[in-house]
Amino acid sequence: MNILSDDQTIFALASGVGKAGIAVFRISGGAATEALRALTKKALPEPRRATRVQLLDPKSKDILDHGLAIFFPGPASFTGEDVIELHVHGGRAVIAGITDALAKLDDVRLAEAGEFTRRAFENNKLDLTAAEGLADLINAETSAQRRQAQRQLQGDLGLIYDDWRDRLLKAIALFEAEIDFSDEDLPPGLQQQVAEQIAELTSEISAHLDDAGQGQILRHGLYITIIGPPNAGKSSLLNRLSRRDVAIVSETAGTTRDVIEVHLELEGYPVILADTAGLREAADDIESEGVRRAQERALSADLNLAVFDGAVWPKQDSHTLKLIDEDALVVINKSDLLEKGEVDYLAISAETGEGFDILLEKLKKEVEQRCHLSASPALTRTRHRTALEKCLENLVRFPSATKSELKAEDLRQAARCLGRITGRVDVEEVLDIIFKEFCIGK
Ligand SMILES: Nc1nc2c(ncn2[C@@H]2O[C@H](COP(=O)(O)OP(=O)(O)OP(=O)(O)O)[C@@H](O)[C@H]2O)c(=O)[nH]1
Ligand SMILES: [Mg+2]
Repeated sequence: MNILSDDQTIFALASGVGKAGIAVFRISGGAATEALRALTKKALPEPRRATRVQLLDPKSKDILDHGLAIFFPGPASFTGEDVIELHVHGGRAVIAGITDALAKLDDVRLAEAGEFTRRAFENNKLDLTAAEGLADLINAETSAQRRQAQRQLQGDLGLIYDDWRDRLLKAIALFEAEIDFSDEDLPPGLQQQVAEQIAELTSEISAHLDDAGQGQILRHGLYITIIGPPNAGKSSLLNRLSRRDVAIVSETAGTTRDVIEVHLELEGYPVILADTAGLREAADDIESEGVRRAQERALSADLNLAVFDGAVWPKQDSHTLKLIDEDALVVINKSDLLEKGEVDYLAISAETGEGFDILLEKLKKEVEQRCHLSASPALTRTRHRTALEKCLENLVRFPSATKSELKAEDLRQAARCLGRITGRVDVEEVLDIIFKEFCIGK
């Protein structure tokens, strides 16, 4: 169904599913006020004032609930249309009754996922990057994620992209003036001016792209994988770091087979910590699959935490050594069993907790470095990255293109790429992808 051509009024439960003290319904569209009148049989409440109402089923006249209604007249509403909010008791039967009553009204239907935000975008209430920021804010689990999402929702990222696009459009205008009116009396040095502006934009966009993925890592979380030989205490380490008894610990080597994930917050930054099977020549098919998964997970991790067994130290495991790169953090577990003497690595004990304060400090430093909330708004999505890379390709080609027409086309392509990020051109194709990230009622 093409939502764009549909001018029906939509409604949805905007609060979470399940029993709660209060549930909030949102109704948006031309028939929103009519819907409220149908349920209350009263005149509309004053705009933006919470007003106590009795809600009736329009057909059976059953009392569904007593609650609050708020009327946000368009265009000064979230979607830009007339919006009604109903705050009711959050019981399942109340929610079901109101849902049924609203769905039965003419020209009113249940909203699809992200449809409220999509209407807000269509009515120029926010640009695409802000809409994505809103989705991120709803999904944010840590304080740094929340701050990044808020910044994007406020439009900080969109402003950067729009500014680049505006500057590019101005450069295009100058460049095309030069082609079209070359015989006329144009000010001298136009070509030079355009070349300088494009060079400047090229370097700004390159710097924005050259960010080590910090904004994106912050958005989805930093992946840390615990690797090491069997029995080194990897699962014990995961349990202690997450302060929960998540993974089975046993003295039998080869206990863990699957990848076990926990979500942690370190200094406000999100971490996805994974425990894996001990690395060795596997004894059976199941273990061998476990080892394969462990290796795969180690290769895709942002950071590997390699654990060696202090009980057998200085014996090192070759499978683990192969996966250690310069970024990896190496620890020796079972410091309580470690022979006295010099150890080059951090010695910890998952049993007694020795060395964990230092380990935590090290982890926090790593996490902060890799998903640091930068001073200027960061790139947060592959969608933006791809568009910027395409834009850059065109800008880089511009100076070397021989024909003026080709040069102009390079600049126009670059501007289109930028416009697509905030939704200023060719938006239709990207809309579905973006708004699918929302759930119903947003
Ligand atoms: N003495 C001592 N024992 C430990 C320590 N940490 C873990 N252990 C013990 O070492 C054994 C193995 O621990 P696990 O956490 O299951 O080890 P693992 O690396 O997950 O092992 P696999 O899943 O088989 O690869 C268990 O008996 C733990 O109680 C420690 O710091 N000191
Ligand atoms: Mg284990």
